[in-house]
Amino acid sequence: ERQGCQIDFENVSFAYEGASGDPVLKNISFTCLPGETIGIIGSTGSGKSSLVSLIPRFYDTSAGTIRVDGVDIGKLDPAKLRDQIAIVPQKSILFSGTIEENLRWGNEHAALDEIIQAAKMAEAHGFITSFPEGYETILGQRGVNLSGGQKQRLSIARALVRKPDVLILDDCTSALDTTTETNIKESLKSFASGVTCLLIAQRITSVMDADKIIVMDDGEIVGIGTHETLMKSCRVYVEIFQS
Ligand code: DGT
Repeated sequence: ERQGCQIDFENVSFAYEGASGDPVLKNISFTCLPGETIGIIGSTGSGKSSLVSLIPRFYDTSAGTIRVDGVDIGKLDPAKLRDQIAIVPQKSILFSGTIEENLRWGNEHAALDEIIQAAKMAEAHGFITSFPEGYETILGQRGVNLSGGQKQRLSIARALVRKPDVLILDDCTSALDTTTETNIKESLKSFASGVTCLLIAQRITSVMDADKIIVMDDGEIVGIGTHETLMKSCRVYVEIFQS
């Protein structure tokens, strides 16, 4: 059973190297307990992707500390850190090759039944097996063309094959209908009961049932809480809800 990791941000600020003006993230502090699901919402450019990209150390903080299970990530072995954390990016990155090869990427030793289990959880098994070649279907230039939502589901499945302690979904359910999205979240809950999950979304409905929701505005956290709390206390959240 997965334990999930605790993640702490303490007064984290971040600016991209060479960029002028205000930092992209300003004084970010929050705690994500092991096994919690945290939603992250906010207008475009508010810093959501930048925030999660600091956790596997794609970039280093300019100030402040990030801890995974109490340890400063600057002191952790980067390879081990990246092995624990799976990020599903906004834009799916699939290559020319079979579906199975694409799902196994990053976890070359996975058995086929683990791949199938991950695909089932990501609501991808159905459309995969509807292709005559199934998991051997070739993607890309000389293969089948997938819809945006199908690509998103393969990207999520690929992350699940790795059985991460921390799963970060960066706005990668935007092309899915809400039923498919809900089904994926339900299977994540059962399989991944121990997995810590950060979920960036555009729609409030995507994060409404998270343990807590972080509301970002212009590089700052302007609210943290449950949907009910934020509806009462966070102007930016209510504006997103009404838009
Ligand atoms: P989204 O994805 O449109 O919903 O926006 P967020 O909330 O994910 O924002 P984010 O973190 O992508 O961008 C925050 C700010 O940082 C925004 O002004 C653009 C800037 N930025 C993002 N990526 C880079 C980068 O690779 N280099 C530089 N110099 N700036 C970046």
